[in-house]
Amino acid sequence: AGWDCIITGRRKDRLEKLATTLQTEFGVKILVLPFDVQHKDAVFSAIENLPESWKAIDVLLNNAGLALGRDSFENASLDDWDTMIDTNVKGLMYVSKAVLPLFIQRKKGHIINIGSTAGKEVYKDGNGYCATKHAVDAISKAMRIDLLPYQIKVTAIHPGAADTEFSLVRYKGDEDKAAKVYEGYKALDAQDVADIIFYAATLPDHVCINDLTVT
Ligand code: 8X3
Repeated sequence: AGWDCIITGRRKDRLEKLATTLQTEFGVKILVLPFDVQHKDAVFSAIENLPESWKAIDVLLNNAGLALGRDSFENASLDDWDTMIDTNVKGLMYVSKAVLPLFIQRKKGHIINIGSTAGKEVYKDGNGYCATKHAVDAISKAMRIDLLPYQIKVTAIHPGAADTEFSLVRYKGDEDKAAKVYEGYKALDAQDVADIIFYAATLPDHVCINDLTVT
């Protein structure tokens, strides 16, 4: 659609590859900003030091997030909980807070948070992950109320099972366990969710999809 994009993530090599593809295939401008959303200082320094020509951001997509482990509460790893909370909850809040002054200045902006069906219901052995996604649900509602005076739209999109690296990460590289998650039915794929995000992102200013659960 011709949008220039700031692409962020931890893995600089992947971002640079993607930047080259987007630039050559679509002729758009791409700014690569590698950082881990868990690191508060890195987040704020990346956004605060944006080149002037990149400051008019239209849409912030908060997509970084992960599940780690699928264990009963008494067995779950504290480190897994920490990483999920730091990424899915605190990371999303840091990035949003860092970008907000740019939106507020322009009295315009759209935050799209990727939640999960795990933010709507809790499932067995999903304790920590479900808690973080319930937090994303709550934060999205809170943002929508608090940011309305600035005409900033807030959309939360909650996908169910999507066949991505998600389960391989959750099961820490165990390919058999990961494959079983998607056995016997057709799961969502990344493109399905991307199409929905794009639809939500391209509606007129006065139209906001607040909350969407997708399976
Ligand atoms: C992805 C959906 O069911 O794997 O967030 O938690 S689920």
